[in-house]
Order: sequence, then C-alpha cells, then structure tokens
Amino acid sequence: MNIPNKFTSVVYQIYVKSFNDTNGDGLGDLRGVIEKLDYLKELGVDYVWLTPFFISPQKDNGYDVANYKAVDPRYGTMNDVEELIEEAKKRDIKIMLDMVLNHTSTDHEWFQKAMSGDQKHKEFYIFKDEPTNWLSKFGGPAWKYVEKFDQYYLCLFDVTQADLNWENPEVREELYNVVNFWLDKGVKGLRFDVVNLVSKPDVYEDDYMGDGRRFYTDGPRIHEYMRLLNQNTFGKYEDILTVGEMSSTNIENGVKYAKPDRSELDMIFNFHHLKVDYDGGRKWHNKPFDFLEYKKIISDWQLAMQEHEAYNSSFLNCHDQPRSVSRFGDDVNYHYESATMLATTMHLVRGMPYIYQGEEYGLPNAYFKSMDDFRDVESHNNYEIEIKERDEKEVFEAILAKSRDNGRTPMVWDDSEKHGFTTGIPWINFSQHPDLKSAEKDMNSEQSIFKYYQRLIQLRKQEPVVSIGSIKFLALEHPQLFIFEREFENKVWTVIANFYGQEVEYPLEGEIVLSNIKRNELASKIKPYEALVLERKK
Ligand code: TEU
Ligand code: CA
Repeated sequence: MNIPNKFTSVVYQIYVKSFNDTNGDGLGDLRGVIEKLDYLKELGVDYVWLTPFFISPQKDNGYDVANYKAVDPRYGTMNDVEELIEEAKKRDIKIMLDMVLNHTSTDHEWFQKAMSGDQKHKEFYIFKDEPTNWLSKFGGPAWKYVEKFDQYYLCLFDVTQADLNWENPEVREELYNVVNFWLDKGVKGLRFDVVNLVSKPDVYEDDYMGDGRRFYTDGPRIHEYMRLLNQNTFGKYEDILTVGEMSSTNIENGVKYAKPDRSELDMIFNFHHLKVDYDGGRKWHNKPFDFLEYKKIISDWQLAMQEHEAYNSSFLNCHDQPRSVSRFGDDVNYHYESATMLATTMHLVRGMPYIYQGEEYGLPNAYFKSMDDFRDVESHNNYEIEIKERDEKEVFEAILAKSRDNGRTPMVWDDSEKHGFTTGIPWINFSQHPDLKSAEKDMNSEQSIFKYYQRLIQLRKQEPVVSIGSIKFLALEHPQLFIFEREFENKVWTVIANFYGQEVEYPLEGEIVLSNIKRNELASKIKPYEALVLERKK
C-alpha cells in the first residue's frame, strides 16, 4: 500500500541552542546536530525541524532575526547547514526550517534603514502617530515610541521584534525571496512562526474587551496571504511539508489553513489544549489541568479536521511549553509510565506527531531555584509585572510551572558532569530535577522511553490504521481515561490511556497490540498511567 509521506512521517524538533555543543562555548550548534544524526535515525524520525539559527541579537533566542539569509556564527556557518542537509539526506531525514516572517529584529537592515528615515523601509513596518491599547505577548504595551519620528511602531512580541507590514507587496516579495533562498538549498520542510498574525486590520482601534488580539489574529487577508505564500514559494515544489504556528486561532480558520484544496498549508499548530492549566485563562495563574476540557479540545479539533480532510499536527511539547511529563504526567512516581502513556495518545490520534528534543527520554521541567536561572524574556517580563500585584512566592511558582525555559534546558545525553552537552558552561542550567535521567541511561534501562517511541514510530509506518485510519472518541465524560478508536478497513484499534495515578475499572476486549506496562491479560484494572491498544476485527 502506497501511503503519502505526509501520513507516515514524524517530525523531531531541535532547539539548536540547547541540543549539542561541539566547541565548548556553552551553546548548542549546527555541528552538534550533524553529530547526532545517527541518534535521530535510530529513533526513526523523518523530518528534523531546527529553530532559527540565523543572524540575530538573541533577545528572543533567534526569533528576532537580523538577517534571514545568513547563519549566526554562534551556531556555525553556511557550510555547516549545507553539510547538515546532505548528511541528513543520506539517512533519509529531511530538514525543516523555522521562518519568522511576522517580525524582524530591530537590528535588521530594513529596520535600521527605516530608523534612518528612509521612507521605503519605514513602510516595511507599522509606524503610527497614535498607539492603541494593545498588549504585547511578552507583557507590556505592543507599541514602542520613537522620539525621532514622534511615532510608535508595532511590536506584538519584544520591543526588539518589530512587526512587518504585510499589506506592503514589497515586503511580501522580500519574504518569498527568503523562503525560496532556503528551498533552493534543499530544505524540505517549513515551519512558519506565528503566521496567522501577519494580516493586520485596516483600522487600528483600542480593544475594550481584551489585549487587541481579536483585531490581528486570523486577520482580514490572512487566507489570501497564505495562498500567495504557497504560490510564490513552496507550492512550486512537489514535496515540501509545511506547518503554520497559529496563535489563538479557532477551528473554523484552522480547517481553512489546512484543507488541502485551499492550497494554504499542510497543517497547523494550535495551542488550546495547552491552556487547560491556565486559571481563568491567565497563563501566570496555575491550576491543575482540566482533563475533561483537554479531551474536548483534542476531540473537537480532531473531528473537525477529519470532517474536512485536513491534517492535524499532534504535540504536547515544544520550546515554548513546559515539559509534558511534568505537566500532565508524574515525573517522580510514574516517570516511564506517564511519559509513554502521553506519547501513546499523541502518536495514535490522527495527525503528524512532533517530538521535541528530550521528550524521547522523558526530560522533565527545569525546577530552577531562583529567577537568576531563567533566561527567557517572557518569563522575566511577566515576573516583574506580576510581583507588583501578587505574592512573590506565588508568582515564582507560576514561573516554575509555565516558563518557556522548562522546555529549553540542555539535553542530558549522559551522566557526566556536563551531561555530554558541552565541555564549557551551558548558557542555561540543566534541569534541577532530583532524579534526572540521561538519554544514555534511558536507552540502557529495562524500561526505555526511547525504545517505546521507536515502536510508536514503527507502528505508524507499518499500520495504515495509524497513518490513515479514521478516528472517533469514546467516554469523553470519563474523569480519568482518554479513549479513542481508530479504524481502517476491517481493523479497529481502541486506545485507552489512564491520565492519573489511580487504578480504574474499565471493560476490555480485543487483542493486545501495545501496552506500556507489559500487560498480557485483560482481566485486571487499568493501572496508573497505563496506555493500552487493543485490536478487533469488524
Ligand atoms: O511563539 C509564539 C507564541 O505565541 C508564544 O511564544 C507564546 O507567546 C508564548 O508561549 C506565551 O504563551 C513563537 C515562537 O515559537 C516563540 O519562541 C517566539 O518567541 C515567538 O513566536 C516570537 O517569534
Ligand atoms: Ca557551540
């Protein structure tokens, strides 16, 4: 059976800075990625997505690009990128790059020219005489005053990340150019950063109901822009995989972005399922995750995408999120069980699984001891804002739970002092979890999370029921179990996952395909954090 690549592939995300340092400067680098290609091959992934390594002042770790077509010497050289593409190809691995096209760094030549008064380049950005009351995603106002012009420019993220003016066709042309530059180098995948924010409204007005996002999220011309991007860049090739990172989108727009006959993108990331532990919708206010809400969001998105034949992405981790094993699992008492249970659900729903570095051996949250350990601009900005209003200890707890740095601690390759990540001083501390397990230790253990991921990836390649089967959800009201069925031809797989540390009764029927607790009979209760796949014929 010949199933298109899109359905059988798995992506592995590398946060270059924290992956593998080969020259002892404490920062991961491109040569470090080349060095680990055999490891990735062994895991069995098809694409490697690299977070930005372009020239950047690193105010937002490379999401503030100062030159899209040059490699930051901190990470390596253009030759390294070319070698990486080549070496990956030898191992049937394709390279996916991160395109940050909503904004540039204020160090970018375009912005520098704008600041020197060059009108052409001022129109590359969004300068206004009056600001609106919109808030930045990283805290504080979304406008920065420029005395020289007595004007403000829009910056939805850091003040050093100026939003580009996509209404200007010259800007779009320049950005197509950037994308084509990398496609010409043999890049086979593209991840578009916050790309649903690029279409800004015609009129800039104050938001009396929120932070302004309703005016620019999935903005008025967004689908047109996605089609143009497609036509002018990757759409000219046969085999480029694309995913758009969609900030606060909704199902209706999500379907449109990913519906194949609309010629926009292959798939999107949405984050609604990763906000179920935001108390009152506020990121920096913790609450235990709402399991029923979590299941409802996953099933609503899965079913809507299926109905429109649009493809999903499936993920719990990335460089902006806390670690799933600490957030939804139990990284102390059921480390192996909860890591593999979560993986089972992510790999067996309908869609392309994204594995984030470290997830494959259950890397936990950072558990830092003080704010000095944190590097992330969002964490520091919000800490300062929040402590003006609330108890400092409570704010720190929230940072510990939600900081993006939870996902950015370096890889723990082995049990040596610097964990095989670097010979120097790592730019950010290793996770301070008291029982930190290395990739090496996991690999040699009886209960290897890595080996379980290998098995999940193989199943996708061997079993059409995984890659292209239909999905339906069961028992959405069950307070403890996540249950769904996949079906292809006469084969039905039931996936049962216990999201909690208590046993629970549930009737079981069928043949065991996969079990994360080595279950060999159906007679007993579902164990803590158990994941089980049962097969029956229809
Ligand atoms: O992220 C966009 C984004 O919306 C998140 O950073 C979000 O604001 C954050 O998790 C707060 O909840 C992308 C990149 O993935 C991120 O690393 C960049 O910082 C951001 O865009 C700006 O380029
Ligand atoms: Ca380095």
